[in-house]
Amino acid sequence: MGDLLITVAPTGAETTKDDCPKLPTTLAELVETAQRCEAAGAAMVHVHIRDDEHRPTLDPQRLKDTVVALRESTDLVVQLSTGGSVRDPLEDRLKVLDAHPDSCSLTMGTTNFGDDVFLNPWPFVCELYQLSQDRKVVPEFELFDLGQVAALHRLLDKYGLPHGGKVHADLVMGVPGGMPGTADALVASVAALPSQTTSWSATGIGRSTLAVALASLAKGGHLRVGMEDVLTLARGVPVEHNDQLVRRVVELGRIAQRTPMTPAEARTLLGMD
Ligand code: KMH
Ligand code: ZN
Repeated sequence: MGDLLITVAPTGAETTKDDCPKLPTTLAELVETAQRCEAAGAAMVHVHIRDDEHRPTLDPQRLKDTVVALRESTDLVVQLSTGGSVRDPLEDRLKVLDAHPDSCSLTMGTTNFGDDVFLNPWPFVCELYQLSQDRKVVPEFELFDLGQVAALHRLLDKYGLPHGGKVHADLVMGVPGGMPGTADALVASVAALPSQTTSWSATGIGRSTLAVALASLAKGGHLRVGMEDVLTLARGVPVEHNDQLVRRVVELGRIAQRTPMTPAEARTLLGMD
């Protein structure tokens, strides 16, 4: 039985193809990445898509085609990002659910995001959450700071449990503008999670990736990794393929006596049975 959920976030919306030619931006590259990451131990894929010029897009047909292609070629839990890029309008982000993913990310508040602002006003969060309940899509609550943990309490108190009855949160740590990617911040955030939380994972952006992964394992949490979050394996050593990051945390998990979950086990964890 697996007891470690590994999510791969292979692409993101921030890195350009010119800056990182190995970033999977086409559908073929995304499918190949998803297959290799599943073979390496991932059970869920957090998906951002790109257009023909490799720019972030929320094009509805592309999103639908992506969900279908990932379902045909892998067993992974398919999670579409509703965060998109910092330039995506809120109404386009709501339409992501029209693609019928298994899961969607749902960020619990507005965050300074480097020099930009990742906008998640409270009415938008509430609308997206209720839409996920109506559409039977399981949300993953993305928490960029401690205030967003408090917002998750408010959301669950007001609107009840997600579709499927499980509450899965993901601590996104080390964004310039959010909480730091440290063991101390992870411990404080985990202590503050709502009692309804049934599972949580964590990811550390950039050089905080290893500190966050180790702290998460130490606290019994799950892991997200991928080129959305980190582009180097060590100083000056670029990631060549997302499966390197998955294999690295599988090894960390092995040392911590944790076994990667299969996608089927992940579906049970997340209330998708
Ligand atoms: N690209 C970031 C602005 C999510 O996927 O839900 C937002 C993000 C969060 O990546
Ligand atoms: Zn994302």
